[in-house]
Amino acid sequence: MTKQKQQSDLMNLTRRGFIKATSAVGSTAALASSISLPFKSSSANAAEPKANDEKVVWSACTVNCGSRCPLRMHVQNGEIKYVETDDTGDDEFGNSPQVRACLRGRSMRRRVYNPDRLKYPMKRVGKRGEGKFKRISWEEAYDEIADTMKRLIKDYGNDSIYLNYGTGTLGGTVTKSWPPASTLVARLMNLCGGYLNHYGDYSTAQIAEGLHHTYGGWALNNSFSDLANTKLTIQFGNNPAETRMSGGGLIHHYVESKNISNAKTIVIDPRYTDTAGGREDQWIPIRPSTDAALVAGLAHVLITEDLVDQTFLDKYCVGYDEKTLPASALKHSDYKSYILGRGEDGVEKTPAWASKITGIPVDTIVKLGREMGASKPCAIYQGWGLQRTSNGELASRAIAMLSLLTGSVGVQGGSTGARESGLSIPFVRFPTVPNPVPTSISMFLWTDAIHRHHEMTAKTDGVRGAERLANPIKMIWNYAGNCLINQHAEINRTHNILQDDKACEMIVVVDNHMTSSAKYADIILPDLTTSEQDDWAMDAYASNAPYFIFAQKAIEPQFEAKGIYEMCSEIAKRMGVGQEFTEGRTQEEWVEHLYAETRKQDPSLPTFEEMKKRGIYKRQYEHDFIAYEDFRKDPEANPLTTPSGKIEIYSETLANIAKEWELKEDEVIHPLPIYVDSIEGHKDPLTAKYPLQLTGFHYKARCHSTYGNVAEIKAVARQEVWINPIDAEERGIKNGDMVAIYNDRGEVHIPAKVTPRILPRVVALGEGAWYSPDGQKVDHAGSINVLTTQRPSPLAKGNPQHSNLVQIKAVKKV
Ligand SMILES: Nc1nc2c(c(=O)[nH]1)N[C@H]1C(S)=C(S)[C@@H](COP(=O)(O)OP(=O)(O)OC[C@H]3O[C@@H](n4cnc5c(=O)[nH]c(N)nc54)[C@H](O)[C@@H]3O)O[C@H]1N2
Ligand SMILES: Nc1nc2c(c(=O)[nH]1)N[C@H]1C(S)=C(S)[C@@H](COP(=O)(O)OP(=O)(O)OC[C@H]3O[C@@H](n4cnc5c(=O)[nH]c(N)nc54)[C@H](O)[C@@H]3O)O[C@H]1N2
Ligand code: SF4
Ligand SMILES: [Mo]
Repeated sequence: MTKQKQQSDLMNLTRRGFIKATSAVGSTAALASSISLPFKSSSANAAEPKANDEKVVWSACTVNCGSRCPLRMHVQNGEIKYVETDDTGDDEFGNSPQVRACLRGRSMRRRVYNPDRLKYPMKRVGKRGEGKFKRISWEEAYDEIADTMKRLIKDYGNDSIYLNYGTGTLGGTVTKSWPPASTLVARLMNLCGGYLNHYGDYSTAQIAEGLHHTYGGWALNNSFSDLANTKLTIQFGNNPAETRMSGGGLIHHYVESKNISNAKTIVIDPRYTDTAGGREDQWIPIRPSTDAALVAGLAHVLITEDLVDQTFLDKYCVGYDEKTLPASALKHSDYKSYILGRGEDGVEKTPAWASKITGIPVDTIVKLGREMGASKPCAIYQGWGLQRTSNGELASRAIAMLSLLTGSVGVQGGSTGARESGLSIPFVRFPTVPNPVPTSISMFLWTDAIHRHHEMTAKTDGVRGAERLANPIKMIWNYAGNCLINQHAEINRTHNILQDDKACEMIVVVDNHMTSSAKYADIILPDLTTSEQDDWAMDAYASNAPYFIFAQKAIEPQFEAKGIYEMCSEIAKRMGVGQEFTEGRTQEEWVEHLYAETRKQDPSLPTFEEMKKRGIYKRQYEHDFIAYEDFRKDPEANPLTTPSGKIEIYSETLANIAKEWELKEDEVIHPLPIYVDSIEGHKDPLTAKYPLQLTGFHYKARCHSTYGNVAEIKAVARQEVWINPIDAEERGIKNGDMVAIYNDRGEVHIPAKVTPRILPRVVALGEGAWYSPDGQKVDHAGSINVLTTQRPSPLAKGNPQHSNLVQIKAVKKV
């Protein structure tokens, strides 16, 4: 294994699709013996037992915010009284920083004891979504689920059963809810013949597919710790101050590394974000979905002023100019020709052209292009906001062009243009069983697979593993997810599809709380929280300082809640695969067994007994992670996994897909990372009716919808729609006024935050608020998915949930 491959395995082991988390058992075994990166492991204080009967138990917050924090539960008389966080180590940057939980994690008590807590198994009695249920016993629930599964498998086949996306306990190991293929529900289903799989995720569908064609597989970037070595940092649509929020998380590495290099930092975002928030040198507001046009304008400056790294482009890339185009490509279909106006559109991508589209002044574009040219290599990163759009595949590929033109890939202080990467500690995961069903749909198209599966083929809807969908979805497992309603786009459409309980016949929701998704269940199974069971917690993005946590049972299970391991074991028994499922172990025995397997590969880790005391294990790598370092050093010996082995600016694969797939007139798949106007973008004719671009963002008030029912957090970070004073004044809206946001898909009422922190003609709403409709289907919580569309992006068939056109008006007080 090359060192580069080894490093990329290390960091991706547990997160993104192309290197499969599900095969981690084998690869960790191979890895642990061959890790050559030097690291220091931390010392830790054992949690001191307190006086009286108070005990302090290490637990964790395992939600999907990208961080992962230890929580120290102070328990008295079997009740969590208060919550503290990591207090171990010296808390020096670069030497065991404390992994301090954010306000959300510190309010965990309020989730555990929340009035919304699901108390016992329930069965629907009203219509789906009405929220009317009757209490049933666990035996009844298990029997009904197993009987229905047997019937549906017999009548339709295993591919009629679907595991919905859910990330509520992504950070767990036994309880891990994402990716669905690595969950205990998948283990259960695979032992019973399999289920309809999905590919992609709501987080990264467009960038994962887009940059896969550029770099091959999941695209890596340097770790944030490498910002200490750079001269210029540009963050496109990346807001770690909110999205990587904990003390152990990336905002810490971002801030501390920037303090070392003092590199100029530019934030490009339609909003003045918390990441900018006084730490930036320049905020360049950009019209949503136009980043690829900005890139083209910058490329024009770099090319015409002779600032590109031609040697790098010739040696490592395909299709920058005619010289490196594949034989199958047409003349002038290279990137340079596209920029200089010699390509098929004949348009020169001057800064003036880019300025018109992006709303950024010409001078700013020219100056930025020159700055980049003078600061090579530079650190160019993108978050995932700009790819969660209808042209997100092209936009994410375009940003990578800046790293390529400046020859920044594979070196210190450089970048690839993807999102920041990091290192993780190899850990043996719950063994999965292969899925015998080969068919897979985009995670975004499950609603379509319920009601129009017969139309869905490889070329129309991106079905993979089969030419077409043979069966509709008849049953959904929804474990630790709120994508059944709240987090999936276009809530009113989903509602209508789910109303027909002859179409999808059975929905099982496993959750802690009565969420909007739980209201659409046929059977609800109340799950334990992290505080009520033992598990390993990990998978944080932690730059070069990864860690894992032994989260232990702090309190007894509340009410009648049971854990996912017990639920799946009981159903497995009824399906005739009980022994295969448990292999004779209890949950506690699995927890110990997985660690014993991990320690076999890495004996330097603390013993199980010691982990019980110390709760957290941290590792500090002395190296930053430099993406594609070995490829840069020797591209012949260490080729990329693209078809050419090089970085593909022009992708022959995409040229073929563009020819073969059936696309709508306004959909573009292109071999080059070109700019195209987005659907529901600023030039869409629909702007005549709905003139405002509504973009979403991941908000500090919640992790998606999780923690959305904690009143204290709601009060400190209120749900409001951001609107520029110019747009507010035109509509007679003042700060704090109640407004209606609406389009043809629905209507939301929420107070306005009138602020110059957002571009005119653009409005923004934090995603994840708990959908609260009135009798007229008007939402009063600010749930953005009432307004988003289920029309997928062209290539990834992903979720364009940040591409929406709306109108806003003041709501008259009555
Ligand atoms: N408009 C719009 N929509 C979006 C996004 C956007 O940017 N804009 N973002 C998308 C993205 S990136 C993502 S990742 C998805 C996230 O969507 P989801 O994965 O659905 O995330 P959450 O809303 O946090 O839902 C997690 C669920 O898990 C439950 N949960 C928490 N802890 C436990 C536990 O211990 N056991 C069980 N059984 N359940 C538990 C919570 O109560 C909650 O119902 O949303 C997507 N939706
Ligand atoms: N507090 C908190 N943290 C979270 C989450 C959460 O819900 N709450 N969710 C977690 C999850 S699952 C994920 S996937 C990540 C999501 O991480 P991201 O997808 O990176 O987060 P977003 O807030 O959607 O987008 C980042 C920024 O992109 C900007 N943006 C939107 N459109 C454009 C555009 O067209 N161009 C440019 N340049 N910028 C644009 C937004 O204004 C925002 O500031 O966050 C994770 N962290
Ligand atoms: S929400 Fe994220 S940052 Fe906050 S405590 Fe939980 S894991 Fe840590
Ligand atoms: Mo996500």
